[in-house]
Amino acid sequence: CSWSLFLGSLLSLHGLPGPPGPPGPQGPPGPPAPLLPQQQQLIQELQLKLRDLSVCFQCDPPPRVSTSFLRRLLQSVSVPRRSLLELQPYSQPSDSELTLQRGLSFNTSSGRYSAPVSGFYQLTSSLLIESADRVQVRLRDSVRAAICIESLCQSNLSVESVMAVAAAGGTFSILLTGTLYLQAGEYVSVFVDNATGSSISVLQDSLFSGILLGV
Ligand SMILES: *[C@@H]1O[C@H](CO)[C@@H](O)[C@H](O)[C@H]1NC(C)=O
Ligand SMILES: *[C@@H]1O[C@H](CO)[C@@H](O)[C@H](O)[C@H]1NC(C)=O
Ligand SMILES: CC(=O)N[C@H]1CO[C@H](CO)[C@@H](O)[C@@H]1O
Repeated sequence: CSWSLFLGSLLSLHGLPGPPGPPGPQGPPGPPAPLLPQQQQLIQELQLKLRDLSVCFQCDPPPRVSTSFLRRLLQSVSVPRRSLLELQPYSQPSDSELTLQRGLSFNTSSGRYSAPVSGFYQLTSSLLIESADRVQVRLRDSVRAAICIESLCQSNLSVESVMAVAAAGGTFSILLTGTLYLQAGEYVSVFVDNATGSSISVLQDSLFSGILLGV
């Protein structure tokens, strides 16, 4: 009797259980799992490597092997009949070009690049050439261009190219590219030869560039 009374009072207090409620919001993330000893070691190594990298980003001065230059002819240069001409002057590099260049070995007025260190240099010159009176150009006429060491286009090794004028027309380009070994202090410059017998012009923005490949 006392039990049924007790049950009856419980039922009247709580009533029948209702339907299950909607799912609650997601709880906060739990604490991270403890790192394994190998993982801790990896992270320490990575942090050390990152520190080394940030030290290298601040390397100053930059490594000497990044020596290079790139210059453009300042104005058109007229090459008279029967003359061998050293191209000059070149323009000062723009700020964006300057970021590609290391070292101050290029003399813009003489057009000569002096090797800061001995080594193999990849040298390139792209010349835009205009023949003044193309009508008089004969078939055997040609323009010779060369990158020479110490202005010695005959005795020293050089990068050389010959272009037949008549075949190419009034305005044409000559591309010189090759590798030369330069002793420290030796200079290289671009020469254009006179073999056409009529005057020619090397146009502004013709380009002379080089990069140290290795010592
Ligand atoms: C650059 O070349 C010019 C002309 O050859 C010369 O007068 C001048 O002294 C040279 N400048 C340097 C810094 O060598
Ligand atoms: C260039 O010629 C000069 C004089 O003939 C010589 O002393 C020098 O060693 C030569 N340089 C090269 C790279 O051949
Ligand atoms: C091919 C040619 O005629 N070359 C000449 C160019 O001019 C120089 C300097 O006047 C001469 O020495 C070359 O013989």
